[in-house]
Amino acid sequence: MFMYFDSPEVFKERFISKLLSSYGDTVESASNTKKYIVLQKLIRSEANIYANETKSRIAKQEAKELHYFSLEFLLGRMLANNLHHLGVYEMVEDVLKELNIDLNELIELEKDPGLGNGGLGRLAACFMDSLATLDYPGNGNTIRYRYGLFKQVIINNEQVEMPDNWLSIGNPLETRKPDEAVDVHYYGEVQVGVDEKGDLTFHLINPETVRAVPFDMPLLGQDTKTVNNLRMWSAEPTSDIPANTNVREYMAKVEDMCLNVYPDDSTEGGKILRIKQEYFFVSAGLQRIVLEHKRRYGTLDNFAAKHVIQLNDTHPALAIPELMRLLMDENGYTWDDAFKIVKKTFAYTNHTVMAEALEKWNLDYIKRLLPRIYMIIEELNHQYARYVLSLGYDQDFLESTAIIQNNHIHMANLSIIGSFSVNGVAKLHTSILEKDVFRKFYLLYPKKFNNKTNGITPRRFFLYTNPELKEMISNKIANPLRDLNVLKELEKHAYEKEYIDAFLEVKKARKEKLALFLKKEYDIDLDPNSMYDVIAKRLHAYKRQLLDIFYVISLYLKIKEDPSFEMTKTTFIFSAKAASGYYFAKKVIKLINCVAETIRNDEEVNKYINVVFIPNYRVTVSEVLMNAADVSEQISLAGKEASGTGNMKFMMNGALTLGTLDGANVEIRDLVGDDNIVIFGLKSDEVEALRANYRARDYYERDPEIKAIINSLIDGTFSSDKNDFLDIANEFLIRNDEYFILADFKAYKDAHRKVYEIYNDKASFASKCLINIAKSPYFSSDRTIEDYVADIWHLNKIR
Ligand code: 26Q
Repeated sequence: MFMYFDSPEVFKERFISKLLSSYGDTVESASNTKKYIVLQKLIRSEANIYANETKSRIAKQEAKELHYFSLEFLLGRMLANNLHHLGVYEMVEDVLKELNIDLNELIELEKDPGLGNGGLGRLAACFMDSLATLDYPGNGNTIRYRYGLFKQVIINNEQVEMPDNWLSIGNPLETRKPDEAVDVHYYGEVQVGVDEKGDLTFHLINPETVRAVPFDMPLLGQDTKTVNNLRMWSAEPTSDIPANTNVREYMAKVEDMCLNVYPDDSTEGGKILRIKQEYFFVSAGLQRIVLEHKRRYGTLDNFAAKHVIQLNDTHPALAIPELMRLLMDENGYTWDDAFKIVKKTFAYTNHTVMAEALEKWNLDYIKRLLPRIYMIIEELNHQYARYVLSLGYDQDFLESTAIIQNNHIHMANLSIIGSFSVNGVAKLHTSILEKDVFRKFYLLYPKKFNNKTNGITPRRFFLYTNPELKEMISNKIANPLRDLNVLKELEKHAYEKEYIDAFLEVKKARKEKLALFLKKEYDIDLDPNSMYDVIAKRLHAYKRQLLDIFYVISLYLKIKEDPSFEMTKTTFIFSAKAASGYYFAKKVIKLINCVAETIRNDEEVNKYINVVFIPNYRVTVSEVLMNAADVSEQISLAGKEASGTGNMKFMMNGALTLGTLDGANVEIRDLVGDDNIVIFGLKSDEVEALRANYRARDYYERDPEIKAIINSLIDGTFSSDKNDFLDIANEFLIRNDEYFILADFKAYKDAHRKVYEIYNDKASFASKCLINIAKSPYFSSDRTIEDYVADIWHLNKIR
């Protein structure tokens, strides 16, 4: 068969003829947008052919498949990545150049699909990349949001949220499949009956029904014909709505369903919409999997042998009662037989220990919205109670682990009880789950618990986006493109001048690239000769961006007090979105921007310090930001960050981590050793011990530097409105500093001193970065996926 990218001649011919047949345009007359779409469509066509072959192989081998259920997939731009995966990037670039087309201009037309908000969504995308690359059958299942999270713009130093219209020029990689649509039902009443065998039957009557239509997007791997699928469900009106329906209202509700990522859930209506979304994509996804399984095998008895469903946090946990429903009500299974299958099908990953992020839904909402699912959850809760009491546990144990507590459904408890595996995402995190958050469940089900330390795809975050580093390693050791383990060789050479010089040159080039990007995109000026100290992640109090800006403020105050003070010129780079309803986080963003502005306008200080806030943090920014960093700030309060994955991206590109012993920082430290990382601050066990007697006020009163920093928030130093940052000051003066910023401040300052010492000895800095790169293959998501496969999924390669 003639494939589209077989040779430059074939590609050129296909590209030109597709432009003509799609748009009636020639290369000369077509806009860049049309050229972009045509190029993406050629990739889609090629990928769909491989996807079909992948499906046939799965069918022929009767292979077990993974389904990754997640409310978020933060894929990032696909064009360059896919061309690299196919191994045709340079060929396509050359052919387009012949046609007078700049491939880069086409790449930049693609919008980041913002189908998520942070780490958990990006992890899902990295996993899909590794699954395909390693030839494992793995499908994503999610919602096709009409708008992404939001586009962040900074106006008057504040975050303003704008619609993220990621589909403005369409998504040429996806295919709508109306013939694979299914119905999802809400509300109504459950009618209980008895069938001819005397078994109970359950029918939902008078439901509100929406049609779930799948959009499929092929997910490629590097150098393989295995192509997996991301299924994105979109809500549409059903064809047969009851005669008495208010059609306008119904249409609006259907439209609302997939409009936004994490719609505001501060109101009852918002909460119901969230539950609707969660049920929508798991019900549709499961219905399709069950249907196809029956077609392939004629029975559901072997369902769990052929499918494993990974729940990406608890957002898809309604899949557990939904599969019970499908097995019992629609396929005649008994409760016990159905539950046996369910328990062997689901595995649950926890991503957070923050109490407010553990999902709980009011029982009344579920009862109204999903009456049959409610019945099944009640019965699961009841059966669980019988089981626990039969083992001799007491009422107290039962009440604190039950699915239903105080009229609320605890989604984590449902997930643990309905799954065969429960995993955390870094060693420390998993041990906190076992010892603390899920301590009782760990007593009950010790074998369910396991750790799977996160990873990142080395392709998107190193090999394809840091060609300078890849070249350097290729020249000096071997090409890491298909074997990341060659990086390990760097350890032996980390102190050789030749390697040190080569690395510093690479870093310089990346720093210049970032400066160019920021100039072009946001008219921000950077000095590549300064040290880049970077913090990039969602804005959250526990992540402590505030600690970082406090340090900057302390430097500012020092320079103002003593103009003869000298320091290494530093660019402090922040990038972060705050949840739209998160008042405190938005204040922190404003503070960062106000400090940045004050310093920018102060000749005495801007000689040494530049503070930059990069708006609209997203995958595309991370691809140029992480590899340009000298210092990677990973400064969450110990015990709070489940893993972090940005920390791994910085490390793999040769940055020095300045961090607390939290999340995967612990594993980074264990690998590189104390000499090659700067660790500071309270440890997770110390944090809890300190809490009882902690008085933030004491730090304020006893440490003049801390006092000056906090006073600067309310004396007009950074904002003419003295009330602007009062709520931040009050976090310390009144609310007692929940995340121990003041307790860690001195250690953080000392840590910076160490960082400067290292950085100012260029050779020593480079050696440490080289060791970090050498140790980074452990954090490839390929390793993580192999761990999931070995311990949880038990898949076979399908190549
Ligand atoms: C829960 C209830 C109500 C409303 C919202 C939520 C909610 C939504 C999203 C809770 C959590 C999330 C997302 C969590 C997340 O992204 N966690 C990150 O996961 C990464 C991948 O495992 C880790 O590296 C990060 O440490 C963790 O913060």
